[in-house]
Amino acid sequence: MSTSPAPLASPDEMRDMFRTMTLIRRFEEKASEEYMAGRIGGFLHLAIGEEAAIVGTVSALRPDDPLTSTYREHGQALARGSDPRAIMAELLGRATGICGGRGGSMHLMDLGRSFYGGYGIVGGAVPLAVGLAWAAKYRGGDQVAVTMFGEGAANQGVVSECFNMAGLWDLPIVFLILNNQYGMGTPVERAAAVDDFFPRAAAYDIESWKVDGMDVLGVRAAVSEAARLAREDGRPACVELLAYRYKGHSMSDPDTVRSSEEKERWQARDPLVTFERVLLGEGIMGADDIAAMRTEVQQVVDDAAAYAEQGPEVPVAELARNVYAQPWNDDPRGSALVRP
Ligand SMILES: Cc1ncc(C[n+]2csc(CCOP(=O)(O)OP(=O)(O)O)c2C)c(N)n1
Repeated sequence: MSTSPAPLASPDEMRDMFRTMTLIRRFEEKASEEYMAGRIGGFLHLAIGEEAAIVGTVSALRPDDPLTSTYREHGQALARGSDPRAIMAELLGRATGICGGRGGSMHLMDLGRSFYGGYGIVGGAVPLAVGLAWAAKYRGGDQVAVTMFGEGAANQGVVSECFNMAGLWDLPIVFLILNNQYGMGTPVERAAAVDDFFPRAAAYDIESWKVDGMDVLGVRAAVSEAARLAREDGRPACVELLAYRYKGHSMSDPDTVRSSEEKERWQARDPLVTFERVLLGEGIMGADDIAAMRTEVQQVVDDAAAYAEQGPEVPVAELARNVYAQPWNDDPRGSALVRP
């Protein structure tokens, strides 16, 4: 297999990255509408504002590099090329969803694209990625496992254990700390003793650094170098991406903690607007190309929502299939749930 993709993006790759960022933004705006219309139950966490961190990362990986994420993972699935129809149907809990409607927004997974999924437990997907890195090494493959998690998750003890194992066993893994500065409504300075998170990995002899997570090309360059270290030198790496999520923690969060002034300051550095300026300035896309791309993306998103809304609900009798090891009986509560 080839080495990691080149850090510098070609014009075609840049157009592709911009389209994916636009797709993620529009998809999540549509998901928000679906939620407000009562068609999405449970939780819905939006990553609007974090598109550069997501697309810069995924564009720096090979398609067979296993990737894990948090519950805020629609963007990772889209960037990996999962079908927007199947993702939206999953959000609506339909049988046509990417996980048959069993997982919902927090648990998207697409093994065919080496996307090992969203995960509801904060920090819980980090040890899974360590296992995926160990498996790649054990099998003699040259894949790099990549795990994206928040700065809140970085405070979980298991993350330190993972840094230790990866450093000790020379595992091909990239830890990506997406520092959006809030864990639910708690600002980072009230939850962590220090502002920077990447030195925690450095304490385990893991090369680590911090970059602007609002700059897609900078993220791509940083993650490419981290993946190169893991793939070619067989050493783990850690990159902290400083970013901002525009919306509250989830759709049920009224987001009253953060000031409008702070939100506006970060939105003035919107990753899509900044990247659009680069593309226009360098003549990689013209205003007409961008308008046509936006129309095409909007059609994809509208089509995904229409497809999802028409999809069948999962029959109650089928709800536990592939969820519990034990057979599901006629009792809708299920034998697996009821203990004598
Ligand atoms: C083990 C565990 N503890 C608490 C929670 C509740 N919880 C869900 S998200 C969250 C904040 C996580 O913040 P961060 O890791 O920074 O990610 P972000 O949501 O900002 O993307 C918490 C405490 C949980 N899901 N799992």
